[in-house]
Amino acid sequence: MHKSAARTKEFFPGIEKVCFEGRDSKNPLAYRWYDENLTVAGRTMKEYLRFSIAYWHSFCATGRDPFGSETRDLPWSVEGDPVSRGKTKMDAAFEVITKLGVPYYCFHDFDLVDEGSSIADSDKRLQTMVEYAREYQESTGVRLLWGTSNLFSHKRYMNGAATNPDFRVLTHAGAQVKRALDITIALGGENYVFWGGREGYMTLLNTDMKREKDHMARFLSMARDYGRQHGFRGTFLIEPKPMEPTKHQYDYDAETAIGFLRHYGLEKDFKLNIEVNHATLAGHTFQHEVQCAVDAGLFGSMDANRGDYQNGWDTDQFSVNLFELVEAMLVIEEAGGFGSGGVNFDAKIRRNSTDPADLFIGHIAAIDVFARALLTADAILRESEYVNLRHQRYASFDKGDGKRFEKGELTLDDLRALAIASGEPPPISGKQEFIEQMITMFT
Ligand code: XLS
Ligand code: NI
Ligand code: NI
Repeated sequence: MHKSAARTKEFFPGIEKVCFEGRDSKNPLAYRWYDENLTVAGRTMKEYLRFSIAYWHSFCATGRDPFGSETRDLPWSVEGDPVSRGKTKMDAAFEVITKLGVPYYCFHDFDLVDEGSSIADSDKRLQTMVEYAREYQESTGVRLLWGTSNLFSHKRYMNGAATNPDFRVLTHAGAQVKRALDITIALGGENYVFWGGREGYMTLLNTDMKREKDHMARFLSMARDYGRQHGFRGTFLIEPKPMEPTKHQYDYDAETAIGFLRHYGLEKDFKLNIEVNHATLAGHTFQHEVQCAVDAGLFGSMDANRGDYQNGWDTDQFSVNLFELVEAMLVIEEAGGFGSGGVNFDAKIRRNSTDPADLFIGHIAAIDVFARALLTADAILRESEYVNLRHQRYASFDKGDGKRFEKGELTLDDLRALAIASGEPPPISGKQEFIEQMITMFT
């Protein structure tokens, strides 16, 4: 139990620590696939998947939407001054995180406590919350996967933060990131995320896009320099998203963010945090986005959720799509895992999910699907022809003229001569159905 501020109230009294009961269990409050001590691909599942709970969706969201007010009655949302409310919320957060047995959490600065009336006031509030969080981390062993700052909710950021056309707003964003980096360092955060929610435009008619992107790069470089000078050795992460709340966001998708990072020389310190629903909003599969990041050597971490495939916004539902996750885990396992990143549940229960257990079941179901996806991907990689089939498709480049082409030893004239010499090539099957069948066979 927590040292200086023993939790006085249990917020989920009927719910015990969630345990692994095996795949025959029908208990919705138990793990059926996630056996944290089981070794897969050289690590325990716990070490491999590095699950994390998102503070904002789980402990701050009230069910409000543009059409209606709160539906969720948050028992930790009590009367009182902001700091004591923040502490009560953190009591609830650590109850949930430890009952789920998840090793990490993530937050935005002002998820922990409401923003103050001045920078100094916010500094003070957050300072107290950081001390409180540090004690919880020490007593529970839960760690901070990443820190971040909310540069999108306050009205001053309506035209952007680092890309705001008003320099005064940019200075406030700077103050906030400096403080959020200090907090991340103080709590041993392993990564620091930039999701550029309002770093984009609503209309190009009033926007100097080139200048805004230059500003964003300058701002990120300053954050990198500050972090490195103050002992942050973790990874900075860009979280691509194509739109929402802006019409167009500059970190549109993985390839765009990779190009941006390389153009501005930031690729040594920054990697990508890929979110499932952001991938689908960009018109890509999640697997595609992960593969792009892996190929660039810039896969950093994952925000786990899913979209509604019939509409066009970030619904942040809990992941239950096994096929989609097996496709992604194949890429991630081949790439060697998550490194300093992890699987952060950037997901929320539905507005009409109002039972206390719903929050637990959302996480448990998603954790199990990830565990199952990891086991499936691992079996496919170890026991099937999957990797070999892909290598074989390119076998003609492994020797002879194909190899010379790859080395840059051929000209366009050479290609013409070789085409004439080899004649019309016979068709070679891509075997898509066979490979898709493999996924269903191994799950
Ligand atoms: C919103 C983003 C956000 C980031 C953190 O769409 O996913 O939740 O992960 O700022
Ligand atoms: Ni996210
Ligand atoms: Ni999102």
